[in-house]
Amino acid sequence: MATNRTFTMLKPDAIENNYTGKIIDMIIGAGFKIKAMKYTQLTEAQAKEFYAVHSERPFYGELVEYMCSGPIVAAILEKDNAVEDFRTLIGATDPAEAAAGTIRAAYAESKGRNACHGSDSDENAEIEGMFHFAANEIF
Ligand code: DAT
Ligand code: MG
Repeated sequence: MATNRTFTMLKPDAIENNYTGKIIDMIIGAGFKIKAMKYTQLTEAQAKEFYAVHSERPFYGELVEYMCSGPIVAAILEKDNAVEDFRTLIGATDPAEAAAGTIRAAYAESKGRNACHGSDSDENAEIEGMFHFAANEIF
């Protein structure tokens, strides 16, 4: 059964381009409630661990370097069918392929600098949320 939480990070390009507020507004406008939120920067070790599932992919080094290159906003979001609905809201990995009206179509620069992360399963949403937040930081 689908749980009602997902995890997101607004990536360094989104922060650098001053899209933080606009993206959070889209997230709230789409019906997600913020359960936890943090402005932070990943260490290289944290970025490596977070994206360990991609460690064999050719873009892994670039991805890790990019994700710890500047501050991010990490958040746990709640809504019915959260994981799937949030993936729909962010759009395809490559902004050139992202549907109109999605976060990545509006704000992403490229496949690598693509504005926003969204968990791809309930299991990963739980793991990723716990990676960034302690139980007493979730409201
Ligand atoms: P998503 O973020 O849509 O779930 P993913 O899990 O396949 O995409 O990849 C994780 C991130 O890695 C993605 O947001 C951006 C980066 N990435 C993926 N494919 C890439 C590629 N071909 N070149 C550069 N970066 C890539
Ligand atoms: Mg993914």
